[in-house]
Amino acid sequence: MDAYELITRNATEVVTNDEVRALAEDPEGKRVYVGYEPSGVLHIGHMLTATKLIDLQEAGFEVVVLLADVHAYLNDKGTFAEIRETAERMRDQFLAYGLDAESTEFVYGSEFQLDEEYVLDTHELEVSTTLNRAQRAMAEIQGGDTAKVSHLVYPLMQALDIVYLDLDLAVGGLDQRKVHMLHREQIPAMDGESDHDYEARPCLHTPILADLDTGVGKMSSSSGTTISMEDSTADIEEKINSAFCPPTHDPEPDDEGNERENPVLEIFEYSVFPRFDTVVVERPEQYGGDLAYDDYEPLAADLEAGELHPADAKGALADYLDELIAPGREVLRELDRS
Ligand code: IYR
Repeated sequence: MDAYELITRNATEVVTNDEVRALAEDPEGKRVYVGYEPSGVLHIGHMLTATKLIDLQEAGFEVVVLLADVHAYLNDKGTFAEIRETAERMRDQFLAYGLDAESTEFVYGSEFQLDEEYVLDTHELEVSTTLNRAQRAMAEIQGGDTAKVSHLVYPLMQALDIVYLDLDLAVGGLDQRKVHMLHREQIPAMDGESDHDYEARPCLHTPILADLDTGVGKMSSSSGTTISMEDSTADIEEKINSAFCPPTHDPEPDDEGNERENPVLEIFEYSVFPRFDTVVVERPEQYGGDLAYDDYEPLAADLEAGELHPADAKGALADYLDELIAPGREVLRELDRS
């Protein structure tokens, strides 16, 4: 796989293709980041973007993981002290998941977001951005119902982080796209006086998984079923066994006309295949014996053709997810012991 393919595989959107193509010509030492509001335990959504970071490390990028403590505070996730404590637990889980310790830099937002230059630049963005624009940028990220003033400052700061962390590429789930568009429009128009470069950066967006139980809407860490580093092997088996998995890649809408996806196939595609050269589905001889896949597409095609039963696909998915999660689960156990 060439660098461009590796950088963009499984990406839902790349802004712009030409800019990312230019980065792919010489990715060595280029800086890319994802920011996370610290929440204490990594869930499968975090793992999906982390898988993309692992791809980027393999392509030669240096990775910055922003532990966005100030952003979590602005999004009403707890007291600052509580958030700091959960942030510390995230670092070790990311490394356990497979990020390379040598080329990963972990940065707390509060290390630079309270500096005078950064604060003044945030105020400049407050002057130049309409309320409506900031609110739209934040709509998909904000958890609660009522937008607070902090929710308007949040996307402006995120747009500025890309400048202050001297990045070449910003990565996030598709829910971050409007913040990234705000970055691309507003940052080049700034009079910013810091030593950082106020040029717009390219962005890459990863898919958001469908709801595990129904395939309708998006999986969320705050409602419905999610999978996290806290899950035991049995928890994972149980959750995957009850997941929505019709024998197709494109399920029909439900009775109310809601679009549905197949979350089991999505997890295979976005989280499992990027991390394993071969995926083996174990089956007793009487049911045709083991199946081995080097790529996602033949697995999806076999499911669709009835060659692979959803129950066997789920069994394999639970095993591979468990293998990916086991080191992080161990880290959490050790943290709780000490
Ligand atoms: N908005 C992210 C958290 C976040 C991401 C980046 I990239 C930042 O620069 C700051 C915050 C979330 O929804 O978790």
